Amino acid sequence: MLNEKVQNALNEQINMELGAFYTYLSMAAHFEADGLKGFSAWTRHHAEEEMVHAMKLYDFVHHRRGRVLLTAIAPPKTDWQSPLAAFEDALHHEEKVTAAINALVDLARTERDHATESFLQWFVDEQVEEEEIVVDAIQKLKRVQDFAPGLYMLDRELAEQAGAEGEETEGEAE
Ligand code: OFO
Repeated sequence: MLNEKVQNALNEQINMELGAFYTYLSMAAHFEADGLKGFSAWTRHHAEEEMVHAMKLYDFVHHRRGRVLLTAIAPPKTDWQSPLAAFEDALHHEEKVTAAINALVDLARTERDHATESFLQWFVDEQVEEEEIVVDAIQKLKRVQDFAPGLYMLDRELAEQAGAEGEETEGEAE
């Protein structure tokens, strides 16, 4: 059974993952309105991944006979000056998530909650990948800058990535 401190921290993490879902979905809507379909597909796919993260935590709390308590999600930003500004925000957000996951692991250790510590290892590994893919997009965006043909090529590349990852996610679910 979960102790109260760990349960509260897991509930806060659920809120953070749902906040990330909201942020990426807001980016998707922004790119959609801007006609950047690939950027939109990529951020939308990423939003769906954040929902999966939230639900993993949600299920874990129940498996441990805890209580999920949902709280308000802060309104997301709705506009960005450029795709680069949006991805820089995404990186900043991922770094905050990484710090929160690390703090959760520390808490699980202090509370000698081995099951929670083991469960969180998936999130520790996932954050390495999450930061890496956002940094990769930022590097490409910096290279392209305002060069329109480069931006459209990147838009196509992100659309392909979102499609391939979507198929992988479906394959895993089967
Ligand atoms: Fe993009 O991060 Fe969730 O965990």
